[in-house]
Amino acid sequence: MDESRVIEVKRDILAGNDRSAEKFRMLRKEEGTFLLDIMGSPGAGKTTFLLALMESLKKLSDAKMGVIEADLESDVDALKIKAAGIPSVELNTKGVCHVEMGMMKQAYAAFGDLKFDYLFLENIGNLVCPADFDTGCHRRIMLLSVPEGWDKVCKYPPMFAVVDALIVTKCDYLPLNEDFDMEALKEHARILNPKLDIFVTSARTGEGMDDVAAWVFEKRKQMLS
Ligand SMILES: Nc1nc2c(ncn2[C@@H]2O[C@H](COP(=O)(O)OP(=O)(O)OP(=O)(O)O)[C@@H](O)[C@H]2O)c(=O)[nH]1
Ligand SMILES: [Mg+2]
Repeated sequence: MDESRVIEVKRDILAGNDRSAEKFRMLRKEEGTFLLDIMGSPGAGKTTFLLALMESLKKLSDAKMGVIEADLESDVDALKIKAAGIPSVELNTKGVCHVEMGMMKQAYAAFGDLKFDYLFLENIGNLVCPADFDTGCHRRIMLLSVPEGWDKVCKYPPMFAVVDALIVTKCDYLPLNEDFDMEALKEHARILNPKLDIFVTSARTGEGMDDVAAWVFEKRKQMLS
């Protein structure tokens, strides 16, 4: 098979996924459900961040929230979300390294009659593949934790280029990671994506979490207006 054929197939898959995502996004908007796709490496702090974010959002309104927890295997994260009293659906991709619309629609249907003001997708822990696949969400964010190092922006640029916000997580580790160059990270990220909003957070100490919640609250308001 020559290379142009491979590229054509990939384009076909992505185009079909994009059409389905657009329809899904519109339907959720009509219901008033704001969807947020949360991406980042394994262990970047996605689940911990999400739990802290939902606590901060509760201070702004008594919104109904739900979570789709995508993982290659296991229900570990879905159980953590349920333990916090939030409805959660576990989406096991059985080895697939990203979430596609077919999976997203099935996961959403599994909530049955439940309706939400905010629905969060914790995407597969992966800094590469999920960037390519529209999951029908209204906004996408990515997490980069301080222990991973600032230079991931140079090594894995596509995700930085497609998201609406970059959340630097685990900033309580900054005193231990003297080589984490925050200014270089921001500069490189904004070259890739000039409209990027950037937050520096720690789910452990709560730093920056209310600012992210205010951003999410505002994005839902914009969607509804
Ligand atoms: N110090 C510190 N540790 C954190 C913070 N957020 C998460 N952690 C820790 O980082 C580890 C991974 O956090 P998770 O929230 O499970 O990360 P994740 O991205 O959901 O991981 P996967 O779902 O496995 O990809 C856990 O031991 C957390 O307690 C933080 O803000 N500060
Ligand atoms: Mg997780």
